[in-house]
Amino acid sequence: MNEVATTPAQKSATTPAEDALKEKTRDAGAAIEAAPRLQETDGFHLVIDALKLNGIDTIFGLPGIPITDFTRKAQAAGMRVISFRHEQSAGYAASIAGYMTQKPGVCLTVSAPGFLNGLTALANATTNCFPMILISGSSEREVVDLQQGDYEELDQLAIAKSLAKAAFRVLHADDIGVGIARAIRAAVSGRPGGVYLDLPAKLFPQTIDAEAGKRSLIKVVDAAPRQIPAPDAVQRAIGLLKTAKRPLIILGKGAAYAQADADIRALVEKTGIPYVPMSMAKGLLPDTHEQSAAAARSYVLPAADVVMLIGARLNWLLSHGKGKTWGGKNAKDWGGQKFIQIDISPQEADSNVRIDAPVVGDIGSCVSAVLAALGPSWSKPPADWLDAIAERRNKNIGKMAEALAKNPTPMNFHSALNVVRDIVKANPDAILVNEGANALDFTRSIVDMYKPRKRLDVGTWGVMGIGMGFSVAAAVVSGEQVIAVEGDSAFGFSGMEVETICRYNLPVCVVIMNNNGVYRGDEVNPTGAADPSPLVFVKDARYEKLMEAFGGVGVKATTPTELREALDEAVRSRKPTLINAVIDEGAGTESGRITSLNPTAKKK
Ligand code: OXT
Ligand code: ADP
Ligand code: MG
Repeated sequence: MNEVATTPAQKSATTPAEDALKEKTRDAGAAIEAAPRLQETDGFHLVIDALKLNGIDTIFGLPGIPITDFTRKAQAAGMRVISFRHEQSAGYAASIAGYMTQKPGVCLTVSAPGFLNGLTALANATTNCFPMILISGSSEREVVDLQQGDYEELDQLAIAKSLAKAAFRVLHADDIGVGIARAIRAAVSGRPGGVYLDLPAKLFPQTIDAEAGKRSLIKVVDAAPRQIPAPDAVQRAIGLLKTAKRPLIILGKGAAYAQADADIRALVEKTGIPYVPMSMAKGLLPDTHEQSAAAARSYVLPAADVVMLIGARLNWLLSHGKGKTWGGKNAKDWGGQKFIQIDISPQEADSNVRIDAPVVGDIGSCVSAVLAALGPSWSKPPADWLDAIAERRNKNIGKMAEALAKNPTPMNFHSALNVVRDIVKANPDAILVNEGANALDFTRSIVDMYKPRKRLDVGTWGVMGIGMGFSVAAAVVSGEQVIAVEGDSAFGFSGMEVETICRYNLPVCVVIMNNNGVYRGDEVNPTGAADPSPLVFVKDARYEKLMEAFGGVGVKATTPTELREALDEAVRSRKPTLINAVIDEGAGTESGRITSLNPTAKKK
């Protein structure tokens, strides 16, 4: 299309208001590109307006071409823009913000490498059912599609499709409202997950009429509609539960996500059924609850006859519902349990073993329907089942108490985590972030949680690297104190984000369980050559100095007393703190509690 020629007179034909604005901008010496004319808006502003219209007020990201100006403009428009040192941390932050708030967490990256750095977090969000939107700038479509070698060229949409719950691209400014609305709905409706939104560089400065732009935005109505379970499915589940002699409830992170805390507690207490919380469901009911069978896990799974899963999948973390964990003779053998599964995904049932009573719907609606259908005179489970569990549980708790009471030199996981256990008990609103192998597994069983959604960890993938991203988001979203218990290897994946923690002055205390390596620090190179074993790190590493380098507090703790003092002070002061807790380098085991999953070569 031919451009309409303009005469010099036409060029200067501006309104007095526009002239005044231009003058003001010049006066301020602003070196930014001319603002869109008063009656126009552009892609930058439409994306920001669309997010804000939908209650999204925080962006986790990392600036660069083509989204640098977007981050400035978002901040200028009153959004919280948390800028990270690596996109993967920004992505993990967005995903856990989504889990904590039920609103999609937004991660913003540059094209190709930035996008790929964020993609791991997006895939992890989808795997864990966390609602998240990864927004990445992308390069010239026509150049990318012809593979002509553009700056940061990559067909991002095609790559994201296989790892995201949904993936969209917006090419025109007047489609931004629809693009954001679709991304929000896809992230939070049904089973939540990660959504990719591709925004090419050319979209951001595209201008359209401001009124038309405003009209094109969509405020999403009922983004995650309730899904009411079918009454006959509820009756089937109740019927099965009534036949149980040894019933068990398993609470998963879907139950924690659903924020149906009061009804879930009422269901557990009204039925009197013992329950086991999956890792991130710890605290949904206080871990000290008398019906918790967590400390008798290896007894209750094989012994139960009817198991009600609430927001937990029968994946590897539950040994696929079969095999020795469930009383089967071998890995493929079913233990004979009957399962009720409450889940929003109709496809989840029968994924590993037969589900006798699937109840499909959102957990809030399902749990309240089951509660209502229990009737007024529900009998508690048989006493012999409850007594047997209590016996196992008390025995394990007794053994744990003995281990916690010891004070070896150097510290071991028990003596160090005993301190964390006390501090979390005294500060139940604090959020515990946790990653590592032994550092993860010991923390899970030693540190009791008292409130829902306070424990954030490696989740379904057992992924290392979530630590600092989760910590930043948890502090930003909740304002609460965060305590991050980190294996020394785990910390290394996102350690540079301590600068982010200091920059935003967040109440995060990182506690590194420093045993000099992956699983333990005492391995040697069998050849006797100078290279160290692949599993060990520099000995006596001073991780606390990393925090000091950015103005935070760093402490090296070699005894439980030193650790307690430092952790107490961190919680009191809310200053960014890193405690380097020096642990016996021989204290851990290979892969922590999942040694059996680790193939090893047969010894000759
Ligand atoms: O019933 P029994 O007798 O069996 O006892 C159980 C409970 O009843 C009891 N218990 C209690 N007793 C008393 N009181 C209380 N309150 C109580 N509560 C429980 O305790 C036991 C254990 O209970 P639990 O935990 O409930 O039961 P169990 O059988 O363990 O449960 C099974 C599982 C599978 C549900 C559970 O084990 C679990 O959730 N596991 C998660 C494991 C996981 O995800 N691990 C992380 C991955 S490991 C590995 O992959 C690592 N890598 C590789 C890597 C990864 N992951 N990612 C990336 C991006 N790259 C590479 C690496 C590099 S870990 C790792 C770093 C490791 O080094 P670090 O330095 O970071 O860490 P350290 O090991 O510390 O050195
Ligand atoms: P865990 O690792 O704690 O066992 P999983 O991640 O395996 O938990 O399972 C979570 C389950 O919860 C998923 O199957 C998911 O579909 C389901 N879920 C997530 N949110 C909801 C919800 N609001 N209502 C019902 N089910 C949900
Ligand atoms: Mg370690």
